[in-house]
Amino acid sequence: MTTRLFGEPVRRREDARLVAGNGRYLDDLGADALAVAFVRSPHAHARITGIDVDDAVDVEGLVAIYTWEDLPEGVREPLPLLIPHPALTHGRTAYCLAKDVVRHVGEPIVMVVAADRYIAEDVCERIHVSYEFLKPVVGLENAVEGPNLVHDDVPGNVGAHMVQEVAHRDGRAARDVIAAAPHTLEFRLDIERSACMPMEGKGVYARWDADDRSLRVYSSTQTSTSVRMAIAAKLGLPLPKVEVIAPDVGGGFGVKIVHPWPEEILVPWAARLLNREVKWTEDRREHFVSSAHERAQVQHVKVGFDDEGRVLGLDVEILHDHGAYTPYGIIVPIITSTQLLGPYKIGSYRVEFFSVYTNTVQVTPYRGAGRPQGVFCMERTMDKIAQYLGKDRTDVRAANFIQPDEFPYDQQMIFQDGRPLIYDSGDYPASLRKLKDLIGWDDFPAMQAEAAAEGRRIGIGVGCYVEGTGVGPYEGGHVQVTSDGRVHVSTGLTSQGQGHETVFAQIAATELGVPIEKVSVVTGDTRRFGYAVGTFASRAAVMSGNAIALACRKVKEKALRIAADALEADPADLEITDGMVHVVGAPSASIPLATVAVLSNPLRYAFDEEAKRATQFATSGSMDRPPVAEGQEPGLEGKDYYSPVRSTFASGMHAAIVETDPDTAEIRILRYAVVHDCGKMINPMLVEGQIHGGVAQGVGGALYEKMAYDEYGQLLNASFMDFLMPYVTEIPRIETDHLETPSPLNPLGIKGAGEAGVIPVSAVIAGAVEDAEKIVIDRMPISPSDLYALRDSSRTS
Ligand code: MCN
Repeated sequence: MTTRLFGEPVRRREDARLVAGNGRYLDDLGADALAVAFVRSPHAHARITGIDVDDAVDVEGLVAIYTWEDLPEGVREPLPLLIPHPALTHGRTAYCLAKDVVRHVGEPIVMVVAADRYIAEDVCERIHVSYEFLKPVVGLENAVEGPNLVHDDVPGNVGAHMVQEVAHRDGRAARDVIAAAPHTLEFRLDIERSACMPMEGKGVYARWDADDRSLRVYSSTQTSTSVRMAIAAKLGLPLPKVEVIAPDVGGGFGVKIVHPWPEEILVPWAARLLNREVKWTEDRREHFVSSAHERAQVQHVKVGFDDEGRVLGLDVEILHDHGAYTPYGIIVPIITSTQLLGPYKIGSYRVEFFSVYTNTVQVTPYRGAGRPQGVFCMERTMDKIAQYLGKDRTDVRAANFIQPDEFPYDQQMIFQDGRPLIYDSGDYPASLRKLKDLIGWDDFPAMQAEAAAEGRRIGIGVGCYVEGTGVGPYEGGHVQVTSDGRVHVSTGLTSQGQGHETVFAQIAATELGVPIEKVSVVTGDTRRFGYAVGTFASRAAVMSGNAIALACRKVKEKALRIAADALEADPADLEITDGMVHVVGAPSASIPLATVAVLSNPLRYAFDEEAKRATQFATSGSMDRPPVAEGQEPGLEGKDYYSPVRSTFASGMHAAIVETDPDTAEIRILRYAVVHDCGKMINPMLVEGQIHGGVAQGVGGALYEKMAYDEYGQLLNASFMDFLMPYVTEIPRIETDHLETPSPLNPLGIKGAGEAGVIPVSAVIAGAVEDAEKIVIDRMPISPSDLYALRDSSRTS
């Protein structure tokens, strides 16, 4: 049947428009708007002692210069702390424009509005800010050792300290279990700071309607409804007077969930004040130094295990670099702490983290959000146990797996959403079997020996993960069938390239029994849908997918009722196929869904062709205006919300074969295999695309990408000339297989997939390089020069 599209590899509907250059991104809008540029701090830590604009004020085309002093009351306050937590005793957020102290290179100090961006940038160069230099805090060890402070009132630079502990079932604490375990290991693992690099940076464009006293704001955001709430609150406007629209968004990867960015408040504020259209688009350097970074973590591990490699006790101490501010609270180290357990039954567990301020760009979630660090920690632990016991690395993992008959499995911890960490479903042994077959795990030792005989070094690595997806609290869907038979779907969360236009249409087409060509989808537009949370944490498919399905079911129920009247049938005997409502088994007894839409509205317009036909079909005359039945509403539309009891847990396993060059230490990925389980797949082709993109980002994190700060807090590689991202030539073909263990928690049985690809890559590559080189790899990313140095030090040690 053409309308059963859930689960089919439907091609992405949005691509033809985007690839042909017909996308409408932020900078495609507001061609006549005034342009904004910012004077940003060149210093990592300094007190502002003066701002001199005398040289700038005469520049032709300059419209306005604003500093913190010029801002109105609400906008003068520090930006909101989005996710407070009791353990975050010293949360700190930035001002829209720096008030007195700058705490990282790139912090905005002065906003310039001018006729165009060239003029705005010229004006910025003529503004002279004077500073009293303060000692910068750079690097985790420096932060905790002191004596310099990022925030005067945060002792030891520690913003948060948290311990979670799961005792052994005999009541012993993890540290006691480890002390008494047959075998113990202790080591340190580092992951360097990195950042996502969406093709399109952030951007905001605002228009003030002085007559209506309302704002329309376009933002390249992952969370349009929250940006709207923030603007309304900060500018003192009623919510209905603010519209926020996310146009096409060229990637987000987490950085566009932070809300509001200073620019998202400042640009609308200036538009209202000046009564002019105002726009700011981030340039690449701004993205490097004034948006957000992630990863940046040091992890000390102690593990106790038995002869089979079963983990009896695990003790992890995490030092998390938060950068200068904590707008997103401590969500990243909390995710690391809880998701680190992966698919394993760990006998007892203690995790402690310190979240520390440094004079660097703030750290907020980036695709995977804390999980790559956690998985690096756990999977390196599994590898080390296997090596210590002389066992196969997959056998050690299998010995620790939660078994398929143990779901729901309670990890006895509190998850990031404040709810119990309970895995809903999965089949980890089956995933591992599939993965081993896919990569040819058991044949590898022979291959490796053969390669060695030719003087080549190859190695294999494996990594497993579990990912909490589809966090609440809610998402909604609205569905309307119009008299031309078209179905209009809207949901409040936004899209950044995930293919929502396709998958949400698949869901609506399947639920309503209409051809997908008849379905249109709108996301991220508060005019169409006002209440939403946003796109992050791999939640859109679960949250909006289910909400849209529920809304469709409401519409279908109404449609069948109306059609049953018209066909003099029982609604229970009707179904909808290809846009026709018909009696099951008797397709000739049918009416089009379009006609049902007309019948749903007593006001049938004479200029609507379908209405004319429907009126003749179903009533005695065109003047007929039946009353709306009690409890009913006119129109064939419905809205519903989906709000889960708790998150659903996707999982996956990756393996890679790498080759390292004996002379140059170049690392090449020869093969990369993924087995992934995101429950019921709406669109397997899109899921694979998501995984491929994620793996590519993971390869970047494993081998190339890091933020190179010097001791003064200057980011030395803040451009694509110096920050190394992999090209397609560095990304191997990714072989993918799936497993579908449906989630019992939501009507469609879906789990999320958007971050999965990136999560275990560093762990997998580290294991593979270690296997090729027989050198311990405990820090990522690893470049050829790092590997070269490691070879040197292992020769001398
Ligand atoms: N999907 C599916 N079946 C499932 C699960 C997902 O067909 N069982 C499809 C979805 O319908 C959707 C895609 O896979 O088209 C991802 O779905 P989901 O896992 O719900 O993730 P989100 O849509 O919520 O996207 C967020 C996620 C995150 S957190 C980051 S970061 C990320 C990512 O998606 N950023 C991206 N993928 C990205 N892809 C692009 N192109 N650009 C980004 O910025």
